[in-house]
Amino acid sequence: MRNIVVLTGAGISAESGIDTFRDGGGLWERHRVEDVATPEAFARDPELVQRFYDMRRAAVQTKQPNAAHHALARLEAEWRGELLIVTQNVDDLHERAGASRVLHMHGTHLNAWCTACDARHRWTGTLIDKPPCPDCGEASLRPDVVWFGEMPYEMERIYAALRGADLFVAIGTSGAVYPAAGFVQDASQLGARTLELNLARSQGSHWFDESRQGPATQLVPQWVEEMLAG
Ligand code: BV8
Repeated sequence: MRNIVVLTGAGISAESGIDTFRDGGGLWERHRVEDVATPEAFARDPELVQRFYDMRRAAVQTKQPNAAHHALARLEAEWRGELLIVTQNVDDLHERAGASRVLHMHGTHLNAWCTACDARHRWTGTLIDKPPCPDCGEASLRPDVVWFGEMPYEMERIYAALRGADLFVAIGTSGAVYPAAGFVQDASQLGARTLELNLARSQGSHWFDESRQGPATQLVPQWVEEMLAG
C-alpha cells in the first residue's frame, strides 16, 4: 500500500462553516444551479453570477481549515508513499492546512480568469464591479471555477494517479456530480482498494469496499492515525 488518491467534497469543509450544496440549508436550496453555476447563466445574467461568487469568495477567507484538513496535510508529510488530494472544493482550506499536492478539479474561488487573454490572477476581492484584467486591461474577468457543462481541470493527471493508486478514499462527497462521482468505479476497476468517509452513505456508497459514517473531523484523523501506525 503506497499510492493513495483522496477525493474530497464539500463535506470536508462543512465543519469549517462553509455551506455544502445538497444538505439541508445547502447552497442549492437557496440558489438554482442553472441560475448561478453554468456558462449559460453567466451569459444571461453575469451580475447575479458574480454576486453569488463574490459572496462565497469573501466568506471563504473568514474560515479556517479543520482537523480533517490538518490530518490530511499530516498524512502527506509523514506517509511513506505518494498521497494526492483531488478536491471538488473551490476553497483553499487544504493548502492553508499545509497540504501541497492538491488538484482543484473544479477550480478555485481565489483566482479570476480573463476570458479575453486567458490569464489567471490571484483574486481576493470582487468581480461584480468589472475590474480590468491586470494583464490585458479588458473587463473580462470571471470566477476561475468549472461550471456545469464545462470540462473539469487536471483530468489527465487525475486519471494517471488513479491508474497508479493502491487506495482510493472519498471524503465528504455525495457522489452526485460527474466525472468525480465515477472515480470510485475507475479506481476499483484498476485494482485499488476503496474507502468512503462521509456523514451519511453517499449515492455511490455501494461501489466502495468500505464505508464509514461520521463527521470528517472525527473520521479523517482516526483513519490517518491507522495509516501512519500501519
Ligand atoms: C462535465 C464548482 C464533460 C462551482 C462544481 C454523467 C451522468 C450524469 C450527468 C453528467 C454526467 N457527466 C456529466 C454530467 C453533467 C454534470 C453532472 O454531473 N450533473 C449532475 C448534477 C447530475 N457534470 C458536469 O457538468 C461536469 N462537466 O461533465 O464535462 C466531461 C465529461 C467527462 C470527462 C470530462 C468532462 C462539471 C461539473 C462541475 C460543476 N462545478 N463546482 C461551484 O462550486 O460553484 S460541482 C459542485 O457540486 C462541487 O464542486 C461538487 O462537485 C458538487 C457538490 O458535491 P459535493 O462536494 O459532494 O457536496 P454535496 O453538498 O453534494 O454533498 C456533501 C456530502 O458531504 C454529503 O454526502 C454529506 O453527507 C457529506 N457531509 C456533510 N457534512 C459532513 C459530511 N461528511 C463528513 N463530515 C461532515 N461534517
